Amino acid sequence: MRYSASVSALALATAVLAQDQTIHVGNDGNGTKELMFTPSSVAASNGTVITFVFDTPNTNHTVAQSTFANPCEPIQNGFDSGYTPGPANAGDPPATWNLTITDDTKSIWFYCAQQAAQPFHCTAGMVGAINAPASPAPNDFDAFVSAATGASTIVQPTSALTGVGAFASAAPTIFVSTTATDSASASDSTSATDSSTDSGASSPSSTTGSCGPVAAVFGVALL
Ligand SMILES: *[C@@H]1O[C@H](CO)[C@@H](O)[C@H](O)[C@H]1NC(C)=O
Ligand SMILES: *[C@@H]1O[C@H](CO)[C@@H](O)[C@H](O)[C@H]1NC(C)=O
Ligand SMILES: *[C@@H]1O[C@H](CO)[C@@H](O)[C@H](O)[C@H]1NC(C)=O
Ligand SMILES: *[C@@H]1O[C@H](CO)[C@@H](O)[C@H](O)[C@H]1NC(C)=O
Ligand SMILES: [Cu+2]
Repeated sequence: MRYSASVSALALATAVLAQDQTIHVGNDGNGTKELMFTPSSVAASNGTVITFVFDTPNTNHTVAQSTFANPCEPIQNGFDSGYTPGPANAGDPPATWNLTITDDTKSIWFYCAQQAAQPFHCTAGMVGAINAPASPAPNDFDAFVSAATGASTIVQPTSALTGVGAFASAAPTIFVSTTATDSASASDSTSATDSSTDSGASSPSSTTGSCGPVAAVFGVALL
């Protein structure tokens, strides 16, 4: 009895030792703004925590679960991070969202549903996969990207922590610098025209007023 108990304890410990991973949202991984997740296709065993890092200034993305057949439409009972802004300024702490994998036997497909301005994100190829079939295969990641860029519509998801084969225990943690003067823009084609200084111009009901340099932590997604 003692022996088998310790064996299962070891098995459990091994299962928990999945390697955690990071996926950058809205950039190439080196800070260059792109309509993409980086890496866009990962393998992750049960228990792996995938941390989505929204580290692209002046962006507003979502991580929504879809299906291979309809890359830009939410899967029933799928997860969705909710629209999450990048940091107001490069170097500010980015919002993060932890997704834990619970079923590594099935592929998990996801997309960004942003379509406030052209180019629309999913149909520009802003999609990702966890445990996609190895290439080449009819339903590999490249085929998923092709299906996304060929999609005629993007369907808006509903924020949800629990998905199919994965869950998050909390909405993205968003750090809002109170010194920020401009909110995250939905547009991703804006070049580095610099968000310069819109100094005194305070919008009617913008974010926080002037509460010093301490970053506030919000536990809810900005919708
Ligand atoms: C990012 O930087 C790494 C290390 O310099 C490099 O190997 C990689 O190709 C770069 N990725 C892109 C998309 O530029
Ligand atoms: C997210 O997951 C990472 C890696 O497991 C962990 O270090 C971090 O504390 C988690 N963050 C939250 C808010 O749970
Ligand atoms: C991961 O969890 C799923 C769902 O419980 C299970 O079917 C699958 O066998 C597990 N994978 C491994 C490698 O144990
Ligand atoms: C993010 O995008 C969504 C959908 O287009 C929009 O409803 C929301 O207001 C945007 N949030 C910010 C901070 O721009
Ligand atoms: Cu996006």
